[in-house]
Amino acid sequence: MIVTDEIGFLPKAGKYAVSDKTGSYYIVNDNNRQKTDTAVRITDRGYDETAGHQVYLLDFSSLEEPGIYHIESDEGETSASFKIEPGVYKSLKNSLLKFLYFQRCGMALEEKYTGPYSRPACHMGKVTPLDGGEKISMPGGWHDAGDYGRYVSAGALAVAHMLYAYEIFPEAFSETVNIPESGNGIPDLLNECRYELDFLCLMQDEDGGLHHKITSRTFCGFVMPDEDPEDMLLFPVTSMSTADFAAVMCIASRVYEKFDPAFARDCMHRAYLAGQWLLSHPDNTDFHNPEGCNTGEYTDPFDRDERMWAYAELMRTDREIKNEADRSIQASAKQGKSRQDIYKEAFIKAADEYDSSHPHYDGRSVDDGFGWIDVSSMAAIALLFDPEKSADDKLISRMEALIMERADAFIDMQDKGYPVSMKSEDYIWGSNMVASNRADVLIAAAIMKGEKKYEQAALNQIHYILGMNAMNISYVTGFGDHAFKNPHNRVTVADGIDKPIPGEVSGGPCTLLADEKIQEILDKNTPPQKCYLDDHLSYSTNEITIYWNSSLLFAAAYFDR
Ligand code: G3I
Ligand code: 9MR
Ligand code: ZN
Repeated sequence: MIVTDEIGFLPKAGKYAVSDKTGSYYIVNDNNRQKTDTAVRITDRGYDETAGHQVYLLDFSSLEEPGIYHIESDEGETSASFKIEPGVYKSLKNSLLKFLYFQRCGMALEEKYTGPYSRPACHMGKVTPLDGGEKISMPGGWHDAGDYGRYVSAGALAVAHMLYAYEIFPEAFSETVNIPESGNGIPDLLNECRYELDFLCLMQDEDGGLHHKITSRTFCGFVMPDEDPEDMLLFPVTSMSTADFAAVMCIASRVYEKFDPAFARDCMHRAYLAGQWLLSHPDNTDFHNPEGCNTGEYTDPFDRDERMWAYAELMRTDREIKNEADRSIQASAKQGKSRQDIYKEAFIKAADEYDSSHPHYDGRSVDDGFGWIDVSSMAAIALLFDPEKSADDKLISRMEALIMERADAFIDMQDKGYPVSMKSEDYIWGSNMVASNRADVLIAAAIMKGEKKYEQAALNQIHYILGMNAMNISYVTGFGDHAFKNPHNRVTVADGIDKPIPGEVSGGPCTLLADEKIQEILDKNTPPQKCYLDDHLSYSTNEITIYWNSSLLFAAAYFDR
């Protein structure tokens, strides 16, 4: 078996494949079927227990000539084809973004934007608040995943991945992706994020708190979203959702200022209100489904990282001077301490508590801080990538240490077996996001330090997701000779179209073996990388979500800028 990145490689970057045996390997040009004279260097990287086989790394980095190639061995084995090209990640990047359009709730998706995947508007009915009150209309936003729930923390996270990418490397987002807003003078990345942001705003109460989610009581069957028979419910306010919202609204207020100043001001005002809610509700209001409800929980037993992120963003963004127009905000600044000082104190308190007692989520080997349950790296990025340096040197070094310790640990993990920063315990639900989040943290380190080794390590994470893995699968629909085809996505199952919508990222291998289908087929001795089924019934390994897309989009866009 020869596995490699099925999309391909940048001409100047490292180029690798993995085989389970040594031998003679050649790079073959797909266009003329000729062997190239590229030297393929073979290194024995030992037995990889995550894969369950010996790993030989094939290094053909010297090949820089653009083209389409594959690898062959003397024994007649062949790899998937791959490209070498400067724009090798462009179409992947744009598809990952476009997929979020396919997740839109509350509007019809028209054929001119969707091709065969058009569908009527869904979930237009009123929503019942669980804590009482009138039924209300709450349209819009993205469906979370293969289900039709809309969860604030998940949505805020996905938008934040995308807006940080835009803020840090805006040059990556110059193409349009054929959505209704395309051509309106605003980058499509921001057009797409706006659809979710407008929905998130509806989830905010007058006192600033954010409702946790809108879902049905139980998951519907495999039906199209406009045929979902379940009633939609609005769930209570949580500190996690309020903090994630505060943070993403701060980012939005900066990013949209140039395109829509009124919206940007509203974002800042809402972030401020959410921040006030957090300051006056210091306890974690951890969410649990009520009796009889089985839809997504996004339970987070520890909200200090969410608070760190919110206060970091508020410290950076909520400047009195930027809010001159807003008198209600001005009024509160007059009472003694400046808002800056209040945020800073709250940030330090949350960060201290994070350092002293944060759980090691899911037993993962090293936290990435870029996922829904732990957003600590996002807090660091908020302060480290702030051109106005709102934080003092002490806080900056503290946040730099947080990112660099993680990035260096990820680098160390790549020195044996598969060149990917993934240990056995990292194959949790959504392990592909563990891989892509680590790429994102490595990219942050690469930008901060200007060192190529972090970029190459980030690329290696992408290569794993795109095919250099023990499954010999590309975990993005429509991309790669062996792209997975059967996502746990209600739309894909119900639409009657054979081919899945392109640009969906699978959750990937999960050692929990947490669904009936996978339990039927695999046993618990299966090596972690192989705890995966390309079956629409395997929701614990083959679902798709908005934030698995956005996490990979961050990395793909960085390498396509
Ligand atoms: O927090 C515990 C930890 O204390 C314990 O040591 C560890 C042992 O396995 O488990 C941890 O909980 C895990 C939890 O994620 C937090 O990371 C659960 O095992 C694991 O099953 C859970 O997976 C989540 C899954 O929902 C099930 O709740 C995924 O992260 C999350 O991405 C996924 O999200 C779903 C939504 O609920 C609904 N929409 C689809 C979406 C994707 O599958
Ligand atoms: O489809 C659901 C998926 O979106 C969730 O991530 C997953 C875990 O909460 O649950 C899936 O729904 C399954 C339910 O939990 C159990 N019965 C089968 C459902 C899938 O058809
Ligand atoms: Zn919908």
